[in-house]
Amino acid sequence: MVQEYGLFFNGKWHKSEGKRFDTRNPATGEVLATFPMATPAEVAAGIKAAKGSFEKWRKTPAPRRGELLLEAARIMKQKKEELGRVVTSEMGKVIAEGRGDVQEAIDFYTYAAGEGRRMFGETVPSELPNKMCLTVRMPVGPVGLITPWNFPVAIPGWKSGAALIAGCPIVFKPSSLTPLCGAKFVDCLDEAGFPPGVVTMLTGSGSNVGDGIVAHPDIRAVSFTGGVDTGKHVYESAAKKMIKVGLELGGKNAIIAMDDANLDLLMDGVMFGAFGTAGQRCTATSRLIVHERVYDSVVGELVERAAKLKVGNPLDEKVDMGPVASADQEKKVLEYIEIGKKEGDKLLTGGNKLRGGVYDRGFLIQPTVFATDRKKRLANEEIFGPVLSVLKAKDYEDAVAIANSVKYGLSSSIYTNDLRWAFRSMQDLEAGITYVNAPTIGAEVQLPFGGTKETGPTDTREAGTTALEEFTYWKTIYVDYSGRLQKAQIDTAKLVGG
Ligand code: UN1
Repeated sequence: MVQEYGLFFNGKWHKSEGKRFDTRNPATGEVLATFPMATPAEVAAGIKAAKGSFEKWRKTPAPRRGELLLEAARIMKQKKEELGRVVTSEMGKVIAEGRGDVQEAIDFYTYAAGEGRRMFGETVPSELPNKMCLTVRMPVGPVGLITPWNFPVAIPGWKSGAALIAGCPIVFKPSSLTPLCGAKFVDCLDEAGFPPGVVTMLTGSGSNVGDGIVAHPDIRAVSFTGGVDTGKHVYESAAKKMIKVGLELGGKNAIIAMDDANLDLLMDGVMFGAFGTAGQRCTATSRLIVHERVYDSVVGELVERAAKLKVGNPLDEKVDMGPVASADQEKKVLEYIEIGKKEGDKLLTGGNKLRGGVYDRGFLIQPTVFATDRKKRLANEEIFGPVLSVLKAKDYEDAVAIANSVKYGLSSSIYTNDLRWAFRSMQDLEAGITYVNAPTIGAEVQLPFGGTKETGPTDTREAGTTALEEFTYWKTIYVDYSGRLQKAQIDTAKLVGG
């Protein structure tokens, strides 16, 4: 029996009037569950419940809110294996990464819970006597969280952890490819005991439910992770209401391999960075920029290693790479492979959909490597799949110029043992994240996460202490306990000598 889910608001699951859609396993085609496309009235009901809970939630002391987050983390930890399997079954990343996805949410909830006992503001000296000035963080109100399918528990975890600890009720719309992960995550929050209304989950299309959430007058901030075009649309719509918006969009992340790099270490990093999650991370290594002096040996080794990766059912612990997440993803990746061939890029390995037997039911594509140059589409456009583009560079300056030549700026990396290149690259690479001697993926939750250029506006960062910025505004408070009217900027002369 395939389970039929409803919509979660006001502390329980509700039946929906909306049409239904299936969520499927991308490795086998099996239907896992069905979900509703929330109707406009249901979107409104969910947001109303969120709004109704705001006063009580914002007045709940932040350390108490933190206790609920910690309880949710404990529940997720207890269910880690089950949740990890749901991630892998619904989205297709290998099971070790499925567990990692859940761990990232556990980690962030644990981290954010502690923020409930910090959430520091400032005390600032006043220019007048017997007067005190301070700043406190204020939650903006109910917030919309629109999340992608590639980290179907981790990213809802980042966004909701920050919003909830800040005192904002959440209206969460998971990707239509991974609503089951969303529902399992929400079940953990429900079990932890968040008050009714504080957690809402609505499913459906971006153009109806997503847009409906962003445009609703009671939604006071939006956090979106996904494609650049949708991100721009969300930004515009949010601007009309003057609300805060956090956007984490595309990437075309490069590893630079200098001629002194440890090649074994480099190869391990490239395999994980390019083919982990079948290349479907915003932070995936999609370009490898190699110093010309080591180019031939790097390419030789790369082709050998990529061809050896075992592609198959991601629940099998021995499999290195699972399917891409959907038929649309598969189509897009195969189209890019054709584009590469048409533009004259050299296909070094892979390039095909896997067929025959069990492969026929899943969206499985070979790990693919192309040799290309900076003018080509494969060197510039985000593919979001297991396709790595290799480029040759003359020296450090050339490598950085290639790395910076794309419109995105999320993650970056350099492999070198030379301090000059390592330290210069930290300043020179146009990206929100730079790794030295590690691949472009693998961000940790206690540090800021985000990019520059078309990856998204630089004024917000997810994770780290910066996570609160997305969901709070600063209130400045002046307390005058002099017992008389004191005028800033005007009474200054009188102050001399007291
Ligand atoms: C993403 O790809 O959208 O850096 C998020 C990483 C992860 C998060 C990636 N921890 O690989």
